[in-house]
Amino acid sequence: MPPARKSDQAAAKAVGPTGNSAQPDPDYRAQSGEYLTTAQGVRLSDTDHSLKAGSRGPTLLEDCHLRETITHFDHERIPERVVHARGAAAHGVFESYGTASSVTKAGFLGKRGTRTEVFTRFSTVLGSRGSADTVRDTRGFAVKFYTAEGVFDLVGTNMPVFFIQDGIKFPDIIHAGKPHPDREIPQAQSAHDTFWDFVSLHTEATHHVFWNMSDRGIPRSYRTMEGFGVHTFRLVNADGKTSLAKFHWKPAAGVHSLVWEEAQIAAGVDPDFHRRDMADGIEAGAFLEYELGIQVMPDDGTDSFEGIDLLDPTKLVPEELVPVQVIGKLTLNRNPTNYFAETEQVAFHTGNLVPGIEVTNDPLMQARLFSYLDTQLTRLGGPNFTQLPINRPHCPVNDMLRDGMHQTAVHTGLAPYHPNSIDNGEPVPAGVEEGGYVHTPRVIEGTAVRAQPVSFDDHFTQPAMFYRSLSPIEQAHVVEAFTFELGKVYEQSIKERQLQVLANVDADLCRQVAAGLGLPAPGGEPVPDLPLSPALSQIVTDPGPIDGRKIAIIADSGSDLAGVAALVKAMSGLGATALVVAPVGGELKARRRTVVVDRTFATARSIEFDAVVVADGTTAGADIKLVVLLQEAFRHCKALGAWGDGAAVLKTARIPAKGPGVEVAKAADKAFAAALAKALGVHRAWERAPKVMASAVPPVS
Ligand code: HDE
Repeated sequence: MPPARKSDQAAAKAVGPTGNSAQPDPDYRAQSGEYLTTAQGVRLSDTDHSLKAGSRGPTLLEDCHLRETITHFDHERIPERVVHARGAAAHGVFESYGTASSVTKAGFLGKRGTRTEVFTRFSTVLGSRGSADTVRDTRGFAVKFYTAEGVFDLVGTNMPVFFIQDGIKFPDIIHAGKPHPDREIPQAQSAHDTFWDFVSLHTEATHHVFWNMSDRGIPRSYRTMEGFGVHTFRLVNADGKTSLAKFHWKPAAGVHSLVWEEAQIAAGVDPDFHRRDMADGIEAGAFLEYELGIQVMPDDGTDSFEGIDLLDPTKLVPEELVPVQVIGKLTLNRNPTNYFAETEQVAFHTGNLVPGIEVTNDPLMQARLFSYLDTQLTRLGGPNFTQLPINRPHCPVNDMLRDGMHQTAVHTGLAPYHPNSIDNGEPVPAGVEEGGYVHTPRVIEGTAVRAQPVSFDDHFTQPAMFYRSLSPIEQAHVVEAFTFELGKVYEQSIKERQLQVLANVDADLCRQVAAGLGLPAPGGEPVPDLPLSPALSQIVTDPGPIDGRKIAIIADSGSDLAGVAALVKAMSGLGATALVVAPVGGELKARRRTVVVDRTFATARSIEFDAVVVADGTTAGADIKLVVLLQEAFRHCKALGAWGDGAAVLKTARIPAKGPGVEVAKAADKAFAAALAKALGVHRAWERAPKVMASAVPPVS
């Protein structure tokens, strides 16, 4: 209970921010009333003309409505996030499997079936708020758990390692990655001189750079990304026993990426590619699902495991060494109502921890504990950002923080200090038994030095393990990415220095990149053979689920519309969406059947679809836009198909009717839908790659 109010004290009536007084719970989202009003609630008779001295006269200072409108507009923007400015988010729920209770007492990870509301924001790191989604970059994967014990934020990324080992280098790596300060180019890209200048000199970035240059740097969608807490956390169970743990998110849809050409086309054709995919999927009922997992290591005082320094955020622990145990499931199932109020104003903080989860001495993590609170003061305009609806905890809050900009609470009582007698000594601290957050005592001793342990010095072994654990096609993508990025660098000395870094990781990789750049491959001391980690490869051979995937069905007025309708239904039954693509918009009609056209040849581009199928009876095959669409899909190793004489359209685009990932059938029947789902379930027909890779000869002779 809050301290009692004195009999002479009152507070403003409880209403929502727009005067809504629905009781007991005014909807903070809702506007109220049917009439247009000023911010003060005065009804307006005209909002199309400013108040002037005569219809051709000057505007009067007296026009408060004009001034209110313009003044508010002038201040609509807040500073964008200095990093991770570009993002999209969704609400959802986390359900505990009950399997972590032996290692942590965190309530939301406790009893099987415990449900916790969450808000998850995905982002890129380097770009501004309006930049493209599909650029090559690390993706933020930040989850806010509104637990019964307070807010827990897991502010991670889609890569398990980071660029730097010490937080003090964060401004350096970000300044190097951001656009050049003179011309402010290039936007949201690492393919430029300052980035490669820094990472080639500061070689602890190498492991993360390898992840960036791999397919992980260009995810297909948020639903097909893994997530990682990166740092090692300390978990505490109900008996006070501690363990060290790394958090993982495993996507139900599998891990899947774009190919580079697709990512580049998407950046222009649909800069909102990832946020659209997530929002459309949720709206269609294809929710995003991930399992939360932990790798648990003993807390034996060494902060290391099998020679891996667990305080070094540039190192991962191979899953073959410590398997990931799944402990719960995240489902993102609701889109935000308002981008600004929720996605833009959400404030994550690595220091938002709940009993049972603590930090370690990882020097990157330690700096983050300062940064996230600090940044909100500028970004959200003061210390009361926790009162914004999206940031409010979903449990009782009784702090002694008072006043400040934008204070929206009306605090009662006289004693926001402790100890006090005036407010009955309340609020009272909680011990462990009452769920209080008590830091597990840990011994800290040492000499104050600006130094790092020797175990942080090996920058090349794990990049070599990562690269060599990839399949040949993934390795080829890494080679292409390095060759592209370094090919965009102007300074030859930077290219040469980065080649030297590669030479110290893997000689074969270095040789291939050097050949692409037209430079000699330097000699180095490449990492010798070492145990690999197959879990690092994302290629699958067993088909996975296809929820949220998109199939284009090419059709025109002569097509087998019954077959089109049957395929749309079959795909929808599998959680995927089939969209009808025709020469022009409107409807296709044949006999008594009508099919609505979803995209036209002018509005469709291959990057939107995971598979393209041509309907029987379609004759529009010579349209160049369709040929481009089919050839791009072919070149990007996507599933293609046709039924009936739709195969002739594939032929017009010079796509062979047989071969990996090409399904040709007589009818759009169940077997055809199943074959298509299978091809979609393995993501791409990589067997086709050697023929169609961007660096090779044109597709099919
Ligand atoms: Fe962040 N980071 N970071 N970071 N970070 C921010 O906080 C920072 C780091 C990550 O969707 C900022 O509210 C420092 C690692 C994500 O809102 C800022 C250091 C990892 C997000 C900040 C790091 C991350 C942020 C910008 C080095 C992966 C987006 C706006 C010590 C494990 C959260 C904000 C969202 C955001 C600082 C390192 C991930 C400035 C100083 C390592 C996903 O506080």
